[in-house]
Amino acid sequence: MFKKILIANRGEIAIRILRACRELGVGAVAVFSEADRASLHVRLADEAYPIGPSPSRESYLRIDKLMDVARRADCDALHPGYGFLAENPELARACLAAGITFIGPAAEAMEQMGSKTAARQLARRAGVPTVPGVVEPIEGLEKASQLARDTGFPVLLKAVAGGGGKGMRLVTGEAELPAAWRDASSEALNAFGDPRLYIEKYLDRPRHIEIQILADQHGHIVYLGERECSVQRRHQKVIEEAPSPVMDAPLRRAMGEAAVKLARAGGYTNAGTVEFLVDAARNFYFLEVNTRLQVEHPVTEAITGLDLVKLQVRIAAGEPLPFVQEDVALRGHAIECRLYAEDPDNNFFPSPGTILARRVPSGPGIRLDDGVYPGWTVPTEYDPLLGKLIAWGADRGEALARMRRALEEYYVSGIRTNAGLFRRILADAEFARGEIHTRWLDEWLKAPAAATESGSARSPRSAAGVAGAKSEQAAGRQGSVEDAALLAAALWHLSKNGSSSIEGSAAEKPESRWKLEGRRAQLDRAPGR
Ligand code: MV4
Repeated sequence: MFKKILIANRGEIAIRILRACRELGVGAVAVFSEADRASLHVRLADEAYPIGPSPSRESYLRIDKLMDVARRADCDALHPGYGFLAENPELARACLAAGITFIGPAAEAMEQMGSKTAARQLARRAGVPTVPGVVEPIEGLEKASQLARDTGFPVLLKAVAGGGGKGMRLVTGEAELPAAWRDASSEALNAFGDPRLYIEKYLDRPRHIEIQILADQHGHIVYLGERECSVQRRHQKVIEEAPSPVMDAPLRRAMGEAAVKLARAGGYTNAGTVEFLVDAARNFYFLEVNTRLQVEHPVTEAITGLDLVKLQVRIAAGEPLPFVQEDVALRGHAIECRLYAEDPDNNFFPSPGTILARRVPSGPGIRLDDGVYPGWTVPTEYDPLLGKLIAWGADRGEALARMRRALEEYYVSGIRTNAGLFRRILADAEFARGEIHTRWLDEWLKAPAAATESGSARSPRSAAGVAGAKSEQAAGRQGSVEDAALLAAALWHLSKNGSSSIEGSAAEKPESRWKLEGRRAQLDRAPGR
C-alpha cells in the first residue's frame, strides 16, 4: 500500500478521496490555489501545499506544480479526482516518469478513449453496439454531406475530441449542414484544440445510462450495475440514480457484459464508466468511456456496499479485486442531487458568496458529500458545486421519500442554491414514475405554469411548486433567527482568529501536527456545526 497520496483536486471530491486515505491508513496531501486557502479540503488534509493563483490554468491544471509538490512531499501516488486533469494522459505520463503511481488507467487507455472515433472503433471491434454513423474523423464538408446522406437525417455532428456536448450540432436536413459544420468545427477547435468532427445518427429522447466498471491489473474486470443519468441540463447532470427505472436483469447483464468486453479490448484498468444511450425500445448503444471516478459514484456505492475510491487505490497499488462478478449484489435504490450555489430562478446564474448558516440533513439512508462550512466563501473561480446529497432506500419509492425529507431538512443561507428546484422535481408525477429522458429537464423547465397534459403535474411553479414553496418558507422563517445568531458567532470567530492568519502559514512548509489539530479544533467550533 502507498504511504502518501497527493490529491490533485479541490472541494467535495478532494475530501471524498481524503476520507478513503484515512480509512486505508495512507497519508493525504492537499494542494490549493489562492482562492482555496481556507477551503475544507485544505483543513482536513495531513499536509497542504499552495500551487498558485486562483485561475485553474495557473494552479489545478499545472502538471509541473503538482509533480513538484508530489516530489517535495514524498508522495508515492496521485489521485486526480474528476474534472481538471483527471482525463489528461499527460498527467498520467508525468507521474510514470516521476515514479509516482497515477490512480487511474494507463495514459494509452485514456488517449484511446479521449478520441471518440477511436473509442467507437474499439467498441465495434469488441462487438459492442454503437450508434449508427461513421468511425473515422471526416475530412471536410463535401465528405460530411455524403456521409450524412448515407447515415440518414437527422444526424448529429460530434467533435472527435469531444464529450460533454461541446462541438455537437443537430442537423435535420442537408440545407443546415454547412452552417452546422462550421459552428461545430470552430467550437471544437476552441474547446479542445481539435476541429475534427464525425457523424452519428440522431436518437430522439434517449436515456443516458452508464455502467460502472472496475478492472484490476491482473485481468479481472467487473461491472457494478448502472446509473440512470438522464436528468441533465445543458449536458450537466442534475439528478442521478441507481438502478435505472427501466432496467431489468437481462438488460443489465447485456450492458454490463458489453462494458466489460470493451474494457478488456482496450486494456483498461482501474475504475471507469461506459456510457450508453438507451432508446424507448430499450436498445442500447455505446456512447463513450469516462476514464475517471465520476461525480455520481456514491449512488453505485450505496446499492453495492462498495467503496469505489478505496478500491481505486487498492487496484493502483497492484492488489487483485477482492471479489468476482457473482459476488456483486445490488440492494435497494439510491438517488443523488447535485447541490449548486446557483439561482434556478435567474437562469441558473452562479451564486458565489459567503455561507452564513447551514443545516445538514441526516438520518436513515442519507449521505451528504460536500466541501463547505459556514463562514466559508464559495469562490467565483470554479464550478459552484457545493456537494451531493444521496438518499438510499429499500426501493425507489423509499429512496425518493427520503430525498424529499432530506431536502426539507437542508438549509443554507448567504448564497442561493438549487435545493428548491430539487424539491419541485421530486414532487413531479412524471419524475416519480421514472418517465425521464435526456431532454426531460429542459422541457420540464420550459413547461408553462398550468400545463398538465399527459396527466402529470409537470409544472415547476404551480401545483408541484406549492409543496416546495411551503417548506422553503418554513425553512426561511426558522432561518432568519438562526442567521442572526450564526452571523454573530461567525463575526466573533473571525475576530478571534483572523480569517487569513489561519491559513497564512500554509504557504511554505507542510503543517505540523499540532497546527493541524488546532485547525481541526477550530473547525469543530465553527458556527452551525
Ligand atoms: C447523442 C444524442 C442523441 N443521439 N448521440 C450529449 C453529450 C454527449 N456525451 C452525447 N450526447 C448526446 N449524444 C446521438 N447519436 C443525445 C445526446 C444528448 C445527451 C446525452 C446524454 C445526456 C444528456 C443529453 C442531452 C442532450 C443530448
